[in-house]
Amino acid sequence: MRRGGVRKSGWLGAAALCMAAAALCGLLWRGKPPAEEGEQPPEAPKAEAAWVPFSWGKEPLPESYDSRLFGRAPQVRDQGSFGTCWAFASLAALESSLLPQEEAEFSVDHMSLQNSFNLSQDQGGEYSMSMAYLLAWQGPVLESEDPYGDGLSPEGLSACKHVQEIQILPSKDYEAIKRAVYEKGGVQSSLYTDLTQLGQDSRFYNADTNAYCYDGPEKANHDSVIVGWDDHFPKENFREMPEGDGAFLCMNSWGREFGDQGYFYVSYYDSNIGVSNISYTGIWPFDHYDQIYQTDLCGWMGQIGYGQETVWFANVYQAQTEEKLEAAGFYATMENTSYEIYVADRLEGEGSKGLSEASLAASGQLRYSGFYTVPLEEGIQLTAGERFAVIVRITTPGAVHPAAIEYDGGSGVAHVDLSDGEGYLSSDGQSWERVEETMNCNLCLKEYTSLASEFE
Ligand SMILES: [Ca+2]
Ligand SMILES: [Ca+2]
Repeated sequence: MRRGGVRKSGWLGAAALCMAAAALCGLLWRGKPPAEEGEQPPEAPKAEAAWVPFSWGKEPLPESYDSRLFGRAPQVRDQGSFGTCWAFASLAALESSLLPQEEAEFSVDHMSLQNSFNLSQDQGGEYSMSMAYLLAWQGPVLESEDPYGDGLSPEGLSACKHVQEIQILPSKDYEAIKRAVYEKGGVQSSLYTDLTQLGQDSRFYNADTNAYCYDGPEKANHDSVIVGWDDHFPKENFREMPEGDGAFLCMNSWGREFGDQGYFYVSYYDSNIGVSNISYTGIWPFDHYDQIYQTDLCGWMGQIGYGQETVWFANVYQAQTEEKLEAAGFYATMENTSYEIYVADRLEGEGSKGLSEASLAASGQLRYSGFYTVPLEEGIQLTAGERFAVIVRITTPGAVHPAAIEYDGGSGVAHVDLSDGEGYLSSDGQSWERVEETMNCNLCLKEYTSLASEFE
């Protein structure tokens, strides 16, 4: 039986948080005007690209695909009366990405209660919150450690996986979505639904064929997971006939009584499905790196830059023990971002001193936006107490504010702590400004280390 009558949509309403990024851009534009032609920063030397992100194949995809037939669909679950669809959808997508090799059930309570946001389980959430929680190594934890819906969430649990790469597939790129489902597992996506109760009538949903299509202007208010597709799903199956055939197979979090054992079909012509699409492409064992240095527990909340496609950003940290710096993690805020990663170790003196004498440690290109963890070509030995920095130069075609930041937009939704960071921004890699002081933000740039005992 259901726990409650009314189902919260699970979303925060119009643009409360997630792509507040876009809204913040305008606010945070500052600094120098775009460079005149001929004033571009000098080209840096290129390192060999030894590492690439999870790369998608090229072979043709089938006309239909159903994850359930290949043991790649996780358990259907029931969010009950809480607004937790966003967490169910992220964790189901994550579980699906591990299947069929590894079966896990992750805790929605933990994701929705032990994150860095001030929202109760009744208040909804969205994918940027799940990304922030996972990438900060706040989770995932197992469902058995923190069962759902009991109003409790134990403190002190640690992540059983390290999520290091999340690709955001382009809006309405159905080929990319299908490929991700086929090669990597469920894709978290969102739609608008007016269904609030099981068995409720909706003019967008045909309960006989489990077929949903909404083609109006409402914004998405519900998250689900795309786990398959059928290019020939008949348009006649929908209550209001769309332009053509074809639908995604989606997994819902309304229990097995909904749809076909918890699954339903969403038309290719639905206005929201496939607009925001998250694929968990890098899920590593919890001991893949030992230590994470970060200042952005709330994740990607806004963007900054100098009104040009290229920007330099750096976070300075202090090594806790003897460690080896292994990798850096950051967001590509749009497609086709290229990057160069530099490391400055044994920093002496205050402020940005030493940042401009860093050595190139990795470079490459990222096709989709999202979060990427790039291993350094050679690990850098750190001693306890040493100040060190990773510096990233990114070029994002079409962007005016290419660097992702943690920033308090004033909505009260996020617990933004600016005291945990020492970040620097530069248009040329030479002259730096301290972002906590000049822009009230932290930079989204994580650094990962291994402990000394493991490499000696
Ligand atoms: Ca619990
Ligand atoms: Ca912070």
